[in-house]
Amino acid sequence: VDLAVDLCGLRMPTPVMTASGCAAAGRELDQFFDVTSIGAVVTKSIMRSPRSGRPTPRMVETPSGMLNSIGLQGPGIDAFLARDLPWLVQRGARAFVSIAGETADEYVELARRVGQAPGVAGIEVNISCPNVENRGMVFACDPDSSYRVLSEVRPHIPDDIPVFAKLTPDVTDITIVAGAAADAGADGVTVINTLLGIAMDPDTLRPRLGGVTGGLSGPAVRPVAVRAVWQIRRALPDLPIIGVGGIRTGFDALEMVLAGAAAVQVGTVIFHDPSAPVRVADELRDELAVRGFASLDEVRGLAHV
Ligand code: RRO
Repeated sequence: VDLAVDLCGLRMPTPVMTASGCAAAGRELDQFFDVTSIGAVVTKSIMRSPRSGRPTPRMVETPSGMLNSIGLQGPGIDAFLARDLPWLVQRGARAFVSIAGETADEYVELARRVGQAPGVAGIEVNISCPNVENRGMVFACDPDSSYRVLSEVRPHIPDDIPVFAKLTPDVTDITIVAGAAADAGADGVTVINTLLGIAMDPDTLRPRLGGVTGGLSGPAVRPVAVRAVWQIRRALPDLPIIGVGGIRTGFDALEMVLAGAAAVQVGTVIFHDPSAPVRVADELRDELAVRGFASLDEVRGLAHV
């Protein structure tokens, strides 16, 4: 079974990528597996300036999934371009760079600088981080704001670099937001970011996260993610979709592909099983083989037929 995929011109040996936020810029992952062997490494969303993030604790496990309120902690674009991205590119990995801004102008500046950096395989425009002080900053909650950010960003990125908009499931109709991003020039969408939640501490009887709210990830959100992929595939059959949310196994990945995903990302499971991106691809190959399929093209969107 051949797992190779062409994602908007980007040739990947497997459809399995890392999800943004789980592996910084990939260096830590390289001790667990060869980062050049997976589809792509998606880097932690980078902002213009260094940021310390939200109050601790900011990652908790609940019986229903993981909650994080990292709050866009990171080194800022200068250090990222000087140190982190060059490592990933020189290593030979396909580097998918996630960018996040507080204003459309910030996204434009980040897009321009990342678009000029050598070796960038793709850009994910994260307009859906739930851990910001002002919900108005979650551009993906509103189709017009999504359109604005993507339409301003797209002209500053070379045409041969695919641009994906990362969307939130916290909307009434995600297909409207996906359509706005596509109309604005996004080559595809990545769905889903984490789902906003709160968990209480049984001792303090107060929220467990220092920042109160956090993004829910892991298996609990997988059906939400599959639903988002399904709906977007229905509404916009030609728009490339990256499916992400709670994937732990090869069958979980197959489920996303059946719903219409061209590629998938694994996130939370990496914290328990750092080489999961390789294992999930191996298991996906087996899932296809036992069912008599020879390629992903035969199963992408099959559940709609
Ligand atoms: O940094 C974060 O807190 C974070 C981001 Br940018 C995001 O997009 N999704 C998430 O769950 N956490």
